[in-house]
Amino acid sequence: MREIIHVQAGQCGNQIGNKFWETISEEHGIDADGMLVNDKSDKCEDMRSSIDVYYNQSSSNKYVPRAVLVDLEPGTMDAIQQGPIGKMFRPDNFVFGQSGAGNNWAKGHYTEGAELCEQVLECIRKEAEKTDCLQGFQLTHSLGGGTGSGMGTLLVSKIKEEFPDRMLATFSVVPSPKVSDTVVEPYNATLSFHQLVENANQTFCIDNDALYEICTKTLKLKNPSYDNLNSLVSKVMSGITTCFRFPGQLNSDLRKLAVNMIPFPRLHFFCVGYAPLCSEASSSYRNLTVADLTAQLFDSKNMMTACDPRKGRYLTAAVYFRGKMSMKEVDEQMNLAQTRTSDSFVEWIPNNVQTAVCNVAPNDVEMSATFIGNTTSIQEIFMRLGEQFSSMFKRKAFLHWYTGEGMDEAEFNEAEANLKDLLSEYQQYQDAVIEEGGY
Ligand SMILES: Nc1nc2c(ncn2[C@@H]2O[C@H](COP(=O)(O)OP(=O)(O)OP(=O)(O)O)[C@@H](O)[C@H]2O)c(=O)[nH]1
Ligand SMILES: [Mg+2]
Repeated sequence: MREIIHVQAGQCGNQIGNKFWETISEEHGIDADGMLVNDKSDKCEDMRSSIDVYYNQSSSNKYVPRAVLVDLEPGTMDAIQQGPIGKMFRPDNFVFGQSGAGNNWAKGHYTEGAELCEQVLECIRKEAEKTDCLQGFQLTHSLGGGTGSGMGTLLVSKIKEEFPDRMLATFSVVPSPKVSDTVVEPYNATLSFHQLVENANQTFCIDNDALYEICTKTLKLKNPSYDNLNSLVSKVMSGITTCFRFPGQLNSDLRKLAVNMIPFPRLHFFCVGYAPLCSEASSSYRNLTVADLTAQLFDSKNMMTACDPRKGRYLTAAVYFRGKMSMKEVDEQMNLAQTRTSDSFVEWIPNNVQTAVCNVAPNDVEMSATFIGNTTSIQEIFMRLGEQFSSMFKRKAFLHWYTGEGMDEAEFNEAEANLKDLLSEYQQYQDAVIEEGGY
């Protein structure tokens, strides 16, 4: 089996991670105690065949998530342990400190977090020993706080050091002033991206800016809570991991996905999207079709990364449909969508859109579709953060919190420069055309 070890760090990381486990456990027919629900439907075989990727079966037939839960303060993890699926997780895999990182990336990366790091790695090693053929790791975290972002990226670099030939993916929540008022978030996020460019193989950028817009405009929620945002995250995470968890050929593991999606190693930041999305009130009027799903999926309103793909170009993209539907219809609709938006795809990577169909639908709808795009328009996110970063850094505002933890100002300069380089690399490929008289 090709197992994935999941690590969730910080408040956000733990909250979206918990939701992820809730969602996929239901999809695989595992109850809150980790026991298989007796299901005799024909779906069953597909539901169970790749269950070992994310779960370890204990000798008492309990399915235990291959998950390590980390935070520098006990609150969020207490809530998870007391919550509906708290008993699923291995109690030894909860690793926490007492003090928190107080939104300070340097505390997470260099001081408090560094102290707790070895204990987390010990749990990860134990999980790795329980695997037959570990394919890699996934981390859920936010980039705006201190723990998930600072300590999360420290763990990424340590995991990479210790398991250099395994894949490492992150589900990274990008901060937005629409959702959080903490002023230093652009610092924390920029310092994190600086790390992720070098040390992560692939990053799914989940953007609170976009989640907030979807909640207010599409779902018509007045004051969206983290729970509302996280429901969206769990939909897209369940979608993205579909091909790892159910039988099929395309992108069936982290490495295959990476090979298909990443033409240049640094450009591994993905924009993600999901359909259907609609308000509670209008859901009963909707008639889901493959055509609807496809149309929604290519719409920037359905992207959970705040960038408009029409303003850039796709280097690569993958679309996963789920539910009972005709393959022929999927092919037709995808062809149509690509013809309609052909300018949005770079022409120098032929066949750069991949489509998979999985016949197991998600829990709440009869069919769905998930989008993963490597688009040059993701620059918008780096630009947004870069501007916020630079306006504070120019005056060295709040810097003493970081240097006080022993951090060197030079790292801020390097992070800023690295992000600027990344921007111009995206721009370069956005502008690239097929050369005359090729071959
Ligand atoms: N989507 C989403 N974003 C969250 C959630 N919780 C926090 N955030 C965002 O995450 C950022 C703050 O990071 P946290 O995860 O709370 O911080 P932490 O990793 O616990 O680090 P410290 O508390 O500073 O030690 C802000 O941008 C928040 O808007 C959540 O449940 N869902
Ligand atoms: Mg916290």
